[in-house]
Amino acid sequence: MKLFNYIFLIFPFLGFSQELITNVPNRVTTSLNGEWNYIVDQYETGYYSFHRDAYDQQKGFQKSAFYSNYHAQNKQELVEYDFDKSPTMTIPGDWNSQKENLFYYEGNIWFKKSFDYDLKENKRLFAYFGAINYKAEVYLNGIKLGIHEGGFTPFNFEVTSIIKEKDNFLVVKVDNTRRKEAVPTLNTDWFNYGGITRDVLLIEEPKSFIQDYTIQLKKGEKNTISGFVKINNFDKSADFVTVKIPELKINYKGKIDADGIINFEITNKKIEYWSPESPKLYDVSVAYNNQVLKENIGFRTIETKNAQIVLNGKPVFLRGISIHEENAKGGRAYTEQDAVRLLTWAKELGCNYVRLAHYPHNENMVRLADKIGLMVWEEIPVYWTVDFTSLETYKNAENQLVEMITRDKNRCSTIIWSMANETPISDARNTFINNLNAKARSLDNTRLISAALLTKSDGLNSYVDDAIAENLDIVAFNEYLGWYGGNLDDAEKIQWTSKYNKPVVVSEFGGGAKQGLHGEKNERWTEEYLEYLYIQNLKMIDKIPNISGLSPWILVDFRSPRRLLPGIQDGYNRKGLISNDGNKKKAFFVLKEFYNQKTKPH
Ligand code: GCB
Repeated sequence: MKLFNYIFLIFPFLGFSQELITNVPNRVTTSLNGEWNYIVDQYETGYYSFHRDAYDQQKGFQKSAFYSNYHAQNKQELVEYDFDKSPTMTIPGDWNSQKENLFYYEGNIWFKKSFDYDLKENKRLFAYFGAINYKAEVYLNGIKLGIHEGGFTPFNFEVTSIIKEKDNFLVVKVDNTRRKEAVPTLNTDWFNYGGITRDVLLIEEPKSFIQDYTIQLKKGEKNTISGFVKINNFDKSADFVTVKIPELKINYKGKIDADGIINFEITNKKIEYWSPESPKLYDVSVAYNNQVLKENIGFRTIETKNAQIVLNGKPVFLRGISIHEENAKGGRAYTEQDAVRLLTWAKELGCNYVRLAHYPHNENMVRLADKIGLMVWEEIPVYWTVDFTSLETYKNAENQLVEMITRDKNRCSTIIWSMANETPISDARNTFINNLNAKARSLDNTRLISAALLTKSDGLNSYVDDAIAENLDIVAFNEYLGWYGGNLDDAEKIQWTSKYNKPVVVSEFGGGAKQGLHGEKNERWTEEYLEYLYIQNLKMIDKIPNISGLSPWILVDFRSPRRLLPGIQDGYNRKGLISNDGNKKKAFFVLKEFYNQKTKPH
């Protein structure tokens, strides 16, 4: 079939965008993963006419004079394009690591998948995308479902009225062009992997169904589970929801409000709390009408008290590591095995906590953290210099925040939502982040809010002085003593002070070393340099007032176009404790030993 046929069938944008369906791994789904045809479209020829009019954005498109005249006068069918004769690539998967000739490609690629689907009369169907980097425009059978912006969060569109029994064609235009106003912006220190990078699924649901719910311990309570259940297309003839946790003998039944939502509280004194040492999860089921949705959920409290982080009533020290979502071959990670590979290393290091930087990772990661016992910091890509003055940028960042929280709010492992990383202080930036902070709290008052801040130094005195810290629960900062300045031999002389009576977390420190390169401890890029850098930084960090945890930078070397040094970096940021091919550097064992000793909080 020709690209022409796909795009000229398109109606004007119909506003199909839907609220997010959650707990997708436990729903009735059909996978559209596998081989998809693709067309690299550098000039967006399938999207714009020769005078750069977008084909699918004409008002009243089908009837417009422009549309009919266009054919009559121009006869510009895109005869050069043919999806079915185009090459294929595996979805999910970024294009850069799959196709050698697309390694550096940033731009537009069209993807197409054909499939049959037998949808029964009383059912509804949704097309679900785990993540597409960066901007996705989605069409089914020539009808535009909608647009999604943001490369790391899920979205879905209803397709009930469009789906056919045979020969459906799902077409997605993916654009990973970096833009100043985007989130993230033009400049980052990670690779801009483009493509359909997470699962594509069809979710089948009854006419009226459970769309979303929260089931977590109520803020400040250890014996009360609270939350809501939200019904999509609420059917008043069946107005009860049940929440069951058999092991706790919980069998709650409640009446749904007229708007399709029920808020509930369930008291139970026998709850065994989730913790990294004992990652207890309960079988939970939520039922409505004839639908039963199951999930494993853990319960724990998380709060701050006297400048400490307190888990289940006890102070806890976050023995962490930062992680980028990259796989063994140098591509965007997405499988369960990828998650196992990364989090097993974190466990081996003695971690009870991971910082999933700098964007929401695959849902597998957080579900696995629940299961094996790792506390998690989740983050949105409000990184460095996003355009803090732009309302469009703010709305985009907020949308990504909402999608992250909506997806992961039942994961007990997630204890921190982070709003930003190393953002330069200004009034516009302060307002931007304070607004994100307020939004996060309005959606979830149970977790802690933080952001990775920058530090200031005055001789050997170091400190954070940042207005947004007043509104954060944890003052987190990145420091690079011995790499981006400072003398490692001064480590123990440096005095950290804090004007905030809050827990402090060092969200990053580190340096580069090429695994296998040996030398003296003062020789940059050697394993010995990094080893010494860790020894000295850990001595310093241990003495920071209110220090409550750390997540050094970073578990594994990762690709970054900013890292250009031949023979050493070769396109990789070398601050990993482990090389990209899986070999541990000496510094890994320094941190492991530190964590071994660090069984108690300060
Ligand atoms: C940072 C950034 C991180 C970079 C790192 C580095 O402060 O937060 O994204 O990769 O430094 O290696 O410079």
